[in-house]
Amino acid sequence: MSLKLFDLTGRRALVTGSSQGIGLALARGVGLAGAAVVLNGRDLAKLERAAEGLRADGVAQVDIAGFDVTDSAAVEAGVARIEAGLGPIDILFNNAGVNLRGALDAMPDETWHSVIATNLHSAFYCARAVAKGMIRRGRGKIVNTCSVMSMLGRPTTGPYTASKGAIGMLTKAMCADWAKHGLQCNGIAPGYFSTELTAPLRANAEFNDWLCKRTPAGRWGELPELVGAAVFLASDASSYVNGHLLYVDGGLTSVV
Ligand code: GCO
Repeated sequence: MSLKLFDLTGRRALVTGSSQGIGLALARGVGLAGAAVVLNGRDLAKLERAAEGLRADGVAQVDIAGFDVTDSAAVEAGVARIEAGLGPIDILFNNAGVNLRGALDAMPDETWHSVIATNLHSAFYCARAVAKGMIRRGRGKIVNTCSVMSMLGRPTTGPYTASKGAIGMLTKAMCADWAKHGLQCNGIAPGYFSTELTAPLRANAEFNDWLCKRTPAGRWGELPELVGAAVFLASDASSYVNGHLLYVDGGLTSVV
C-alpha cells in the first residue's frame, strides 16, 4: 500500500482554534504530512508564536488568519481572505473549543451561550464558508473536533457535553448534504489528553486517579497520538469514510 494515500502535499488546511493544544497538534501533524497550514485564533501574537514553532518543527508553509469563529461575518470574510490571498482551503479542521465547567442548575446564560457558540456555531459558520469552494471543486475534507463527550456526560460539563454531542450529529448532517459533492465530513473524538484545557483536571489527584482507572489504556493521551487519525481523515486514505466519528480515547468509550 502506497503511503501517498496519506500525503497532503499540495493541500491547504485551515485549523480553527490552533494557537495551542489539540488544534496546534493537529496543525503540526497535517503540516508535517505536507499540507500548507493556516492557523486561526483571535490573538495574533499568540498565533505568530505558534506559527514560528511549527516552522521550527519543519512545517514548510504556515500562515495565520486571525478572526473570531463565533462571528459569522468575520468567518465569511476570513475564509474569503485566505482563499483570495493563499488559495483554496482543501481541508477544514473545526477545532475551536472551550470548556467552562459548572453546575447546570447554577449556570449563567452567558456561560452556556459562550460554550455553544465557540464549540458548535463556529463549526457551522466555518463549514458553510469553506463548503462553497469545495463543492465547486468537487472535493474537500472537513474534520470536526468532537470528544468522548459526544457520547458521554460528566458532572459540571453540561454545555460542553451538549455542544460535543451536537457537533457529532452536525458531522453526520454535513455528510448527508455534501458527500454527493465529493466532500468527506468526519469527526475526531479525543478522550482525555494532556492540554491546557485539561490542566486543572490533571492537577487534581483524585480526578487523575479516576481517569487512569476509567481509561483502559490506564493513562492520559499525549497530543502526538492524535496525529495519525487527523492525517487519515484529512487524506485520500479516508476517501470513502463519511459521517464517522473516530474515537481516539485509549478505549474509554468502549468499556463501562
Ligand atoms: C472534562 C474534560 C473533557 C475533555 C475532553 C474529553 O471536563 O471532562 O475537559 O471534556 O476536555 O473533551 O474528550
